[in-house]
Amino acid sequence: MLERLYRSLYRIRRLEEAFARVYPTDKIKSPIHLSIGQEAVSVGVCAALRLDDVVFGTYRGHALYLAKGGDMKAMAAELYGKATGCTRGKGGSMHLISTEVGMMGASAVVGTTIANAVGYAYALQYQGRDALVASFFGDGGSEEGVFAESLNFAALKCLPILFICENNGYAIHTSQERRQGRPDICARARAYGIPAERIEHNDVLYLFERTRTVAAKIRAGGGPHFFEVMTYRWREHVGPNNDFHLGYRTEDEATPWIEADQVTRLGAMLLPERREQIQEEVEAEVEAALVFAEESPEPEPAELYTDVL
Ligand SMILES: Cc1ncc(C[n+]2csc(CCOP(=O)(O)OP(=O)(O)O)c2C)c(N)n1
Ligand SMILES: [Mg+2]
Repeated sequence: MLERLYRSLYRIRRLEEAFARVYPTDKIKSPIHLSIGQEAVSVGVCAALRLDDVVFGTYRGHALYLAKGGDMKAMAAELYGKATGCTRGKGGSMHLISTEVGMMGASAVVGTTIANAVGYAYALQYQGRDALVASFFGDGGSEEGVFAESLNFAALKCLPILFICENNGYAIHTSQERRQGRPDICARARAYGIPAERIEHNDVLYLFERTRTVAAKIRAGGGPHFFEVMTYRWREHVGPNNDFHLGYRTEDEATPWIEADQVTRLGAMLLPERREQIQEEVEAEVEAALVFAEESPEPEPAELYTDVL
């Protein structure tokens, strides 16, 4: 399991670092919201899910798509706007999807997929299946009205859903303290009768273990559960760069998160030769994904009129 978690973390980190390098060339045709620093949330949770469990995410969805098993080449091609992309080049980085592996979609509109996830959980319950839904959203997403409506309905119907609030402390450049009268997201989940817990330091091993336990309860009909996972976005809100010069946050604030980096932590737990082998394999995979994206054809002009609502 350690190797599996490390590979998953390292793939996301290295692919996003590669995107950050390529971005200034304008080959990537969509805005990118990097998850660098936050990978462990998706990796820890998804490692404890089954293939037939499904996830819904946000525009900051690279980590979730890969952690749930989405194809790296189709993802890279999607960012390049190519016909071989996972939405045939129409969705870009913010709308990754791979229904075959249960990555049911993401949206640029904050909060929207929380309701989609609850609807899917309702369908699972109606069909009597024992799969579950994991709904990922940000601390800002918890301020949307749809968050309240969705949690209420999930609690009322005792739906098989795990809510995961990735609390990175900011919505764009505004800190949680400057946005919320009572900055306690778990308290709001509990108000609907949903058991909620705050998980500090996006510890990937803890997240994996905890999700395993909670998923078993949800499958047994225990109803919804809520994680608020404390995490930190290392790069700017959107784009490949750092943004400490903007002044809304400090490098000192980031330092403990960078020192507790889960990619480095998990890597240090492996034998050096195994770590290096995984790293080599991932570097080759990332390189191949970028070549695939680059060499893939553009969509045909007629595609402008298909699958567009
Ligand atoms: C409904 C809606 N309102 C506002 C925006 C503009 N917007 C884009 S990202 C974002 C911040 C969301 O923060 P959070 O949910 O914490 O996610 P993070 O970017 O930190 O991962 C906002 C306000 C939007 N896309 N959709
Ligand atoms: Mg946030």
